[in-house]
Amino acid sequence: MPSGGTGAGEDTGPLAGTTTHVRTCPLCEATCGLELAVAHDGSGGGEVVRVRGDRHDVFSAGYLCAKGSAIGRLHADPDRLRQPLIRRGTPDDPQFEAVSWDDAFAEVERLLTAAIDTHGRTATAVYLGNPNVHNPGAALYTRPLVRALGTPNIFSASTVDQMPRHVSSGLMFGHPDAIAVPDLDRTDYLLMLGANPLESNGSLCTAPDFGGRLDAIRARGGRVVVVDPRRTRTAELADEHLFIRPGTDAVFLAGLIRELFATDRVDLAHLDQHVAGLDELESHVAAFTPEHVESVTGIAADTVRRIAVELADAPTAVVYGRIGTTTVAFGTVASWATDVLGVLTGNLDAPGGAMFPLAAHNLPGNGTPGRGFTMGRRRSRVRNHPEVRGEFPVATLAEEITTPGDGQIRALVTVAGNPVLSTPDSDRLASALATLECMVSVDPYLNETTRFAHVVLPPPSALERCHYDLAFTGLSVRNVANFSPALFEPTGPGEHEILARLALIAAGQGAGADPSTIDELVLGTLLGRASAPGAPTAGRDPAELAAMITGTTPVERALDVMVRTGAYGDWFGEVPGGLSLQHLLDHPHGVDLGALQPRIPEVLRTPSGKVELAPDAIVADLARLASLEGPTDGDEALMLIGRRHVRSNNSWMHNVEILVKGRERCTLLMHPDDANHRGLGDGDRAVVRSRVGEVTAPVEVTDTVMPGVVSLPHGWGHDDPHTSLAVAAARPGVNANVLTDAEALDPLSGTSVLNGIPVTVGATNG
Ligand SMILES: Nc1nc2c(c(=O)[nH]1)N[C@H]1C(S)=C(S)[C@@H](COP(=O)(O)OP(=O)(O)OC[C@H]3O[C@@H](n4cnc5c(=O)[nH]c(N)nc54)[C@H](O)[C@@H]3O)O[C@H]1N2
Ligand SMILES: Nc1nc2c(c(=O)[nH]1)N[C@H]1C(S)=C(S)[C@@H](COP(=O)(O)OP(=O)(O)OC[C@H]3O[C@@H](n4cnc5c(=O)[nH]c(N)nc54)[C@H](O)[C@@H]3O)O[C@H]1N2
Ligand code: SF4
Ligand SMILES: [Mo]
Repeated sequence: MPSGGTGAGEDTGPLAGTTTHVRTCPLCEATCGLELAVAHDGSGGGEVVRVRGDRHDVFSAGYLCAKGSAIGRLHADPDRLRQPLIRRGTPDDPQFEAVSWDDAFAEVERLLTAAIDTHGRTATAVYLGNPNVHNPGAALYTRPLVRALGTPNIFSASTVDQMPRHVSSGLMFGHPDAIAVPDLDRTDYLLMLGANPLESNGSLCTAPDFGGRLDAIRARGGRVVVVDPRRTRTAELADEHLFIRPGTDAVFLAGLIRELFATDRVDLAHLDQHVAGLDELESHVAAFTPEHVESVTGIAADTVRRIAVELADAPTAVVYGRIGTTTVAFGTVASWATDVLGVLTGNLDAPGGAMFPLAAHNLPGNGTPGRGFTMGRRRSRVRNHPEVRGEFPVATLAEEITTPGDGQIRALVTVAGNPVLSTPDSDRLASALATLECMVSVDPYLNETTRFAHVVLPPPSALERCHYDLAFTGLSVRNVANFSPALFEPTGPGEHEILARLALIAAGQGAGADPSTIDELVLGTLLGRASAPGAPTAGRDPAELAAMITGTTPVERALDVMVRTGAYGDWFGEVPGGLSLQHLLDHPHGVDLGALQPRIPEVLRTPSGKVELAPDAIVADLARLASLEGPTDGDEALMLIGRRHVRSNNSWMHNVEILVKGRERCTLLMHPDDANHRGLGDGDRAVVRSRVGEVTAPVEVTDTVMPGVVSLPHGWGHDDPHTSLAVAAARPGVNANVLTDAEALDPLSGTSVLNGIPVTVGATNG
């Protein structure tokens, strides 16, 4: 079985007895168009009989992967919850009972109100997981919920993922969401670090058929260089692969910056008038000589010199770093360095370099300097960690639950998250969750996290809701807009309604309060853009505009407003031919809004109005980086890194047979030298120990990992008997995050170190 993407295949026409629907896949960041053959059951439901790539999709042109093909199976999964659950027993012996929605919300009201009355709002917390950003209803309605809780304790998957990128963008460009993506389709040179898009399908770079786009770079005479401690499928496709010691990319990148200065290759080109801090930058990277880089990273000094020259001399070039560069101890500095290299080679904000997308629901800046980016407005209670983007590191969640005192978390709402498998030191977190007085989970599965909840509220499946990608259209290599209405009627309340009712309960208005008040709140805020000074609709009667909104659900209506008042919108008739929800409905294969356009200085929100090349926080962390050293001789510790597989998605798609069948995937990859040295052979079970935990996993001996490095995927460990995941439980694997350390963070962003964990490995009986 090829595990990569599959083409759309022959056009064999519609299947007998089915109707054809196209929709955007919400499962990963690639936003592929899917073509579904559906047998409707006549009462709003039905069965997905076939899934293919939508060859007419303006962006994905027929590409899809195994997960997209399985979207009907996810919908049909008998373990997917269709009714709320209330836990009647203790966490050790939870007895879950399926209940009505009214009973479930009444129970939430009882528990949450008691917790707030007894301990105050600072004793509440929320954890927002990854699928929230793949779901417009959740994306729009988690904010009112968080507001209503009135708590400083906000946690999300961002601090086990991309937060360093937000911080570096905030510091350099003045806005944490000003994220430049590689212009894959026009670049001549791609230096890719810590990303494996052939498995992940790309991240912070929405590009369906990423592999095809990499092939195209090479076909037009360009070059792809991959830096990774493992020779991944992406590395194999590249022109060149460089092994790097885990956690050291920031040193390599700082070395490249230094080389550009040392060889007099700095050329700001069009950015000349738009940068600040250039003069001092050179001195801050002076320590990162090629020889020093070699000693820390393992990349030869001459290679460092050559790559710097290649980057500078290529007609266009881009440096792109992902998980392997962000979930490490110097994640923010590494993210900063990728953009600095773009600036110094004149490639940032230019075709073929890294560019800022402009999604249909967003607006360009107005060209005036901004307020810049602030962190640390609050600090976490136990560890005193600064807030970043209003969040505390999820690695501090367990200690905030277990440490007594004022503000100790006693009530937690999780929405679309599985932190027991996804966040560090997860055994400790699981024990902490068991002590909560109130835990409510909005989630379609009874899994390793939600099994601790007092109440589980399952949202509709991805096929029972509409989709418009609020997050990834803003991170896309082309500007594109697609809207997909719900395919099936939901059997329960929509996710927006669940979140609205939770918000009302949190606000003290009770389980019976009318959720449409939250709909009006959301819509009112969005409509504000239409009356802003200078807006084409400014001065028009808000009631008249409100009457023009279309859409059958509150989420569709909100999206209509966002798209109409966005960069390409119709502004309620003011801009003929502009986008609206109806326009998107009329174009089910998507609307192509063109290649990315330069956006500097409009996109900048720094007080100086310039790109800040040497922000104080970064300069301070460069001093810490300079003290990072290479391995010492005789060191028995191995460095643990993660990995992804195209048929997984973090922790939650292991309950679909077709996505998990075949060879065991939760294995420990180990270099032959390291395996021999420990007397381990292929298939042997090995004990992996870190400072905080241990797991036992089968060894896979392979020279695709560099010596000194071992790799275990995350998202496995489905052996908790109190979950309801029949398929996943048959191939449980082990939880890599039992090994990751909640103390290990990138200090600037609060992001956990998930790659480069020191571990020892030995035979099970040794
Ligand atoms: N199939 C699948 N697709 C997914 C997901 C999934 O779980 N499965 N998850 C989705 C999510 S939430 C995200 S955020 C994206 C992530 O998207 P990617 O970042 O592309 O994902 P990974 O496959 O984890 O790639 C990280 C790479 O970094 C390497 N690495 C580890 N440590 C280091 C290091 O110190 N330096 C360098 N240079 N490399 C290092 C690893 O070997 C790995 O190849 O994928 C998304 N797509
Ligand atoms: N060791 C290690 N750990 C990692 C990573 C790594 O590379 N290595 N990667 C990290 C990354 S990049 C990320 S993003 C995090 C992910 O961290 P999380 O978001 O906490 O974990 P997921 O496994 O994505 O769990 C998603 C949850 O959402 C539920 N869900 C799915 N669809 C919906 C929906 O439509 N609505 C609702 N309400 N729930 C839904 C699923 O059932 C599941 O419980 O994991 C991180 N953890
Ligand atoms: S690559 Fe991502 S968006 Fe495309 S079909 Fe697969 S899971 Fe869906
Ligand atoms: Mo992620």
